[in-house]
Amino acid sequence: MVLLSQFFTALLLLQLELLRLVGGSETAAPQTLSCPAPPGVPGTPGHNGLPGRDGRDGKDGAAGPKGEKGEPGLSVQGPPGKAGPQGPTGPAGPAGPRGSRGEPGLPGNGHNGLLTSVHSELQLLRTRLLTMEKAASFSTFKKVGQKYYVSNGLIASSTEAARFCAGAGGALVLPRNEAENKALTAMHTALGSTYIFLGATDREKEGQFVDLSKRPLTYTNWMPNEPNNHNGQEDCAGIYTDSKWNDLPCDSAFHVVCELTI
Ligand code: MFU
Ligand code: CA
Repeated sequence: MVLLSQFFTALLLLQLELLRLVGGSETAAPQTLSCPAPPGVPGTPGHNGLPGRDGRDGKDGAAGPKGEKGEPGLSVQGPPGKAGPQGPTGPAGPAGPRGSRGEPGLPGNGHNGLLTSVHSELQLLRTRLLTMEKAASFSTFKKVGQKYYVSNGLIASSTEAARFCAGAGGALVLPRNEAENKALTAMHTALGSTYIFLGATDREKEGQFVDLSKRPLTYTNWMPNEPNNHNGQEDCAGIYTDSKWNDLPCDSAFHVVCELTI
């Protein structure tokens, strides 16, 4: 605005100067013509003046639109190079934190032999368990003292009976005391038998009964007048339902009971 007003001021001063220059000859005209006359008509407008000087630079315009994306550069990064050789071993690091407390160790065998006694007790229990399981595998079994009397109801000769019991890991039954002898009465009841063969014979020497290991008997329970070797054919012992013993023919067939020692 200041610029524009200065421009018009300059234009006004220029017009006044022009009027003075042009009008100067008129004012210099002789004053002799003094008769009044009507004012003349205005002349035609003058020509446009020369262009003014260039104005000052305008303010910065608004930012132009974003240019197009440029072409990618010429150089591209290559692949990584091979790993270099291993460096030298560094110095040892500081000691780590203390670990947690370990589990308690197994008891030592020390001076009292505790481990040894526990070990032997364990072996004993294992053996007893195996014996019990074998006894329970028979259809009829009865525990008496340190023995199991077992039977599957087999009826056989004395020789077959002894073989069967040895094959079962036991022996043909032979009571060594009254308790064991009584236990065979219970087996009779369970088996419904008359005679049960006993593991005793006088084959070697008539009248001298021994066990199947040829040791003399320390316990017997013969019926009165037995053993009598009836008809000269009786070299094997048997127990009757009344718990009394009798000598019988070894090739007869009677119930078989085996004994398993714990
Ligand atoms: C008795 C016994 C025999 C047999 C027989 C029938 O002999 O000694 O072992 O049992 O009776 C007479
Ligand atoms: Ca007899």
